[in-house]
Amino acid sequence: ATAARHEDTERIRVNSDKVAYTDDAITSTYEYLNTHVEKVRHDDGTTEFVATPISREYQFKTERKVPKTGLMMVGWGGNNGTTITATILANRHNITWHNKDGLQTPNYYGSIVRASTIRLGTDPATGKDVWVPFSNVLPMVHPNDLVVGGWDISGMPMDQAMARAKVMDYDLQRQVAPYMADMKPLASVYYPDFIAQNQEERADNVIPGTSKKAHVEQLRQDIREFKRQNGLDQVIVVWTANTERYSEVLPGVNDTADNLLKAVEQDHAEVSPSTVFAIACILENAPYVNGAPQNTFVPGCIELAERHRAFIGGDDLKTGQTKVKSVLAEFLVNAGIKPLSIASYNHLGNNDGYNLSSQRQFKSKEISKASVVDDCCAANHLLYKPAVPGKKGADGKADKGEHPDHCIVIKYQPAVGDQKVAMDDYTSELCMGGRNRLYVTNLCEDSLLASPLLLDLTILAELMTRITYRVPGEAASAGGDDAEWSSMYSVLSLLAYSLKAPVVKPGTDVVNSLNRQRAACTNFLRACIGLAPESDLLLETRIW
Ligand code: NAI
Ligand code: DG6
Repeated sequence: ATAARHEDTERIRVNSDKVAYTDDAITSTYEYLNTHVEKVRHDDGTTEFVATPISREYQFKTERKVPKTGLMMVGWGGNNGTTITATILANRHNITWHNKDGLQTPNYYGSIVRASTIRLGTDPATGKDVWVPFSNVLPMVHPNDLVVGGWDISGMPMDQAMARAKVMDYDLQRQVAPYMADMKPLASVYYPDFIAQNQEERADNVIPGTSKKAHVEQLRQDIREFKRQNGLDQVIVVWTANTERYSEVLPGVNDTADNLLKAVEQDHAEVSPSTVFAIACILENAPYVNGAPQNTFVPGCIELAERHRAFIGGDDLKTGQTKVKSVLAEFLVNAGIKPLSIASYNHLGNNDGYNLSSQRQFKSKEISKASVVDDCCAANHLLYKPAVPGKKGADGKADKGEHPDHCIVIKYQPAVGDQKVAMDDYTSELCMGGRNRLYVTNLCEDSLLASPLLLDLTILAELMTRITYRVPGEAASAGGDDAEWSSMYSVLSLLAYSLKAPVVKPGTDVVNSLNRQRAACTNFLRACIGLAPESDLLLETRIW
């Protein structure tokens, strides 16, 4: 028998008239407070920021029944896919193993959902903070209960693919292998132009034919069949396959939903495998998350998701170097210290590194890794000159404003395998022309950092399908009182904590700051149980 889960032993109940619990749902009433700012320029050359507090009431409803959920991975046979599968099996069957440090027990370290806590409030008797597991705030799928499957252009059975990945300790591999021997990835969509040529020898498990429409149909059928065979209520699909080159965004091809569907019918060369998967998932209403950096979500794909009210999220798992960078750069900039140069070097020897040794695929990764400090620098016009509207930079593109020099280098070194090495040099300007140098080195099994993120993305994406909202007091036509509850917006920007280059609602700003991303997510969970956002004001501790 396995030990009781903390979901059962540490339940949360909110004692408030803002929350109603029924057997089916938790419904909360939430006052959303924000500040609208108007910039007024006066004749004397000064600017006045006029800040107006605003408040709007929302209701959120969370279905309590956690559905039987499947996780289908594209690239299942790769390092991440095999590592997640072995991790779930080891946890589910409570498999322990030995390595040179002694007996190891399975866990989900690295998952914010399964291994982190949030501050619920204060115990009035002691004045102490009370922390609860993240996963207990609302009903969430437990990763042990996920039914795992997926596609790979390599047909190697999962036990052998796990050995090929060289991530897990041998004693663990030995014990989970029997569970994985019968798992075989489904055939997948392979358009050689999108991934490195060096991947060709893996591609022995490919859906036949060249019709992109037939490929979409096959993937839709695969999802339906996986659901049927396993008696699932919900399937989440995650792209953890090779990084693709960028697709060109072309008017008439992938700029609108209709054009994208037409481009599929016409087998247009710029429709990538990852977009074919996205289209299939949108049409099947299966949430789809892109764990790699390519621009899967071309404008037409986002419009298609909106049209079907389907959920999508991306791009690119944010594991080590980029997470640290978002924290460190924000610390420097918020401390009034000016990063001038960030030089980031990586070398790794796994198949991801092999694929990224090809220039066009590296370019996709370079773009997603490079964007992470943009918003924190743009937020401080005292340190960085803002972009001048209408002005063009030396490259002929729109002026982006002043920002640190930022370079990304990735080299393939086969001998280091999955033990990625990331090294960063931060050079910043201090008071009175001083210089500050920070060096960060990170050495880790890349896939053991990435796999828990994929689980978080799956669990949160599933949760978002069970949360609806409405605005009380508004006319029914505007989504108000008598109206149907509405699903959240299609692009799941609340997943941003785990993603390097978050895709957001078109026209809205990207938030890269890790702390802001986490707070957005935990405060949203709090809103769904009628609690105010965490402000860390702790007024009781600051007044008499
Ligand atoms: P991997 O190279 O070990 O696995 C990728 C798998 O995808 C391979 O088994 C390959 O055969 C398969 N594949 C390629 N094209 C496919 C297609 N069209 N359909 C189905 N399968 C296909 O790579 P790994 O390490 O598992 O990483 C996966 C992705 O996640 C990469 O794009 C990587 O850049 C990204 N990523 C990985 C991180 C990590 O720390 N491991 C962190 C951030 C992102
Ligand atoms: C080399 O950097 C390989 C990449 O796939 C990374 O391992 C991955 O994108 C993780 O990057 P980061 O910056 O989140 O550690």
